[in-house]
Amino acid sequence: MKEEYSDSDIQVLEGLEAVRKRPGMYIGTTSERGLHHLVWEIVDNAVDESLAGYCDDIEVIIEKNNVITVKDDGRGMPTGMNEKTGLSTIETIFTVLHAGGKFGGGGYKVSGGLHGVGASVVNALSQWLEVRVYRDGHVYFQRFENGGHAVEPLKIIDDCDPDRTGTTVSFKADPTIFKETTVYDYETLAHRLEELAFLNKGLRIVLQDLRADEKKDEFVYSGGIIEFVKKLTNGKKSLHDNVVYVEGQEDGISLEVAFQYTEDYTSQLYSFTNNISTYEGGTHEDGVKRALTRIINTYAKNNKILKDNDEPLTGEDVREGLTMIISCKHPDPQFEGQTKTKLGNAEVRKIADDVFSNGLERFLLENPDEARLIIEKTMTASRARLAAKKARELTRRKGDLDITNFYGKLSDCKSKDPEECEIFIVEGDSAGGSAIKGRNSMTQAILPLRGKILNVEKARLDKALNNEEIRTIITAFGTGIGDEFDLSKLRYNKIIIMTDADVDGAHIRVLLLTLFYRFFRPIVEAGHVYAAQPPLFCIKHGQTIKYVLDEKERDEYLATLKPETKKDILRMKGLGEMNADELNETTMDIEKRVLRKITVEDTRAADEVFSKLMGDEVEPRKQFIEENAVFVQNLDA
Ligand code: TTJ
Repeated sequence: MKEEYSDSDIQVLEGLEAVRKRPGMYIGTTSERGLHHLVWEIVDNAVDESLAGYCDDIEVIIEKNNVITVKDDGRGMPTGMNEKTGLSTIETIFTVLHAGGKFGGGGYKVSGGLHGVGASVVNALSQWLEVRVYRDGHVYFQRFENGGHAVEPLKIIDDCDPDRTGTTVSFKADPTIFKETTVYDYETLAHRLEELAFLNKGLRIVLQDLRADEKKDEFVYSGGIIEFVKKLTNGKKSLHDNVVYVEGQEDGISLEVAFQYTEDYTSQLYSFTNNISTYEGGTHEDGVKRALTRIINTYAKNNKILKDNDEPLTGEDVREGLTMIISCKHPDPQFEGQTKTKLGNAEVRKIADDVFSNGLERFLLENPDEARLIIEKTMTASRARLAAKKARELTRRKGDLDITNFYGKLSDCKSKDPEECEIFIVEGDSAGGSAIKGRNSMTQAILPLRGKILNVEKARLDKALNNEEIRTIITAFGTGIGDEFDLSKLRYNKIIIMTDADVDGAHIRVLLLTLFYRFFRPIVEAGHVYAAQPPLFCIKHGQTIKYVLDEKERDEYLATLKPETKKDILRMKGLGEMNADELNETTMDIEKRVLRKITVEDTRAADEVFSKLMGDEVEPRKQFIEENAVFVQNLDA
């Protein structure tokens, strides 16, 4: 027992007192967030031991009275003395500020958190804290009270199996510091612990809640960040089955990247350094992003998908629909930025670029099918971006979208309530005329198309946006396109494509679907697009005329007639063959018509047909034409 305080004791207590006076300086805040920060400071020590390769099991227990216990199966903290302080290494770590793993001589290669300096901060802000170390067949123990005061020096309290090693720390946050709350939130802890398990493949982390309603979760991911990406893309439509994974190291700095593209338009990119989230990005993120843009552009050019005159794909283009995790492990990370969550080490930029570009290049070469899907997705993003730019320029140019010209083409409905409004896009002026006469002018708008509309797959965007038909459609829908697209501005609840039931009609339908797929996909996804189903046959017998949808309906109807009345059946050639009343009766009247809802699958199928027919790849086009010779004969795109 010591009789009086030594100089070092006084220094120690002054240090811990400083933490209690200004806890914000050390843990940010004393709110609920600061409270949870205590757990991370302790858990980080155990994760560091796992990063060093000596621990694969961590348990976090929320005890009944909101005491936190963290256990690991590492080597156990060193139990010897520290020469500088004259205290045991353990007491030093828990009572001297800035005495972390390095102080203790552990010499970790990489470290998370505050390099393990957090233990003394947690101790200073706790009502009490206990540490148990299992090592060399002994259980070492020390208890601290009232903000970090050692009750007595480190001592052996028990023996244990000599094979058992590890460290267990329990602490109770001081309610006089954490005035808002000392109650832990299970989900907050679970979320971060799962993240740590993703970032450290193979590390098993168990979270247990022993309070009122007991809970337990076990996080262990042998696939690491691959499984992290899978979790983030779960429930979305992915563009390729397998998550792409790239790893490598240079100069003691390691980098792991996992990514997957989905059909989404947004991207989710999360980066970490030494398990710490780098919200503000930094050099690791820069290097990977730069490599992604460059390699995809090169691949697209080399494979003649991107032409010499085409605008290069931008970073935004290649990240559309991308979910990516970047994890960097660095022996001496420099955190910068507003919230110290931006990696500053300049050398990492090139290392990240090298490692990722090598891996990505290899993936693209080895997986041409996936590569094509990804390149096509980025090309679409690029087109949409350019279209939006063009559209903005067009709408800015005064009088460009001449309103009289516009309303001259569109016969709008009287109602302005999108809920009840529908627009018929009709093939041909004559059918358009009948539709205008036969419609319910309150809720039904008619837009006649003159001939075939432009193939937006093939035409350059400026051409597409200068195309009158397409501009009329854009203006009529009201949503805008590209990054200015706003579904809530859609002026019609139903967009109905009304074309003849023949090859030309089918072709126009494909052109429109391609336009929708490229410019207005959310409209299709939200189920606003329909195809009208005009009758295929007209059966006249005596004075009666009957229109039927298809062969099946025709035969069923014919079966009800006497044989002698079956006078020639007419196969309908076009909508124009019907007068306004007939068109209304058969195809437009809400009560009697049949509509087919167009799904994204339909538009995608149309898109594929198009890519095959109009795209630049010769083989699939030849094959498609051979397989569909009859159909194609009538196409004249
Ligand atoms: C240091 O170098 C020698 C071998 O042990 C190293 C060490 O300190 N390992 C270690 C510390 N494992 N686990 C910890 C630890 C665990 C918890 C839960 C809390 C703290 C403060 C440290």
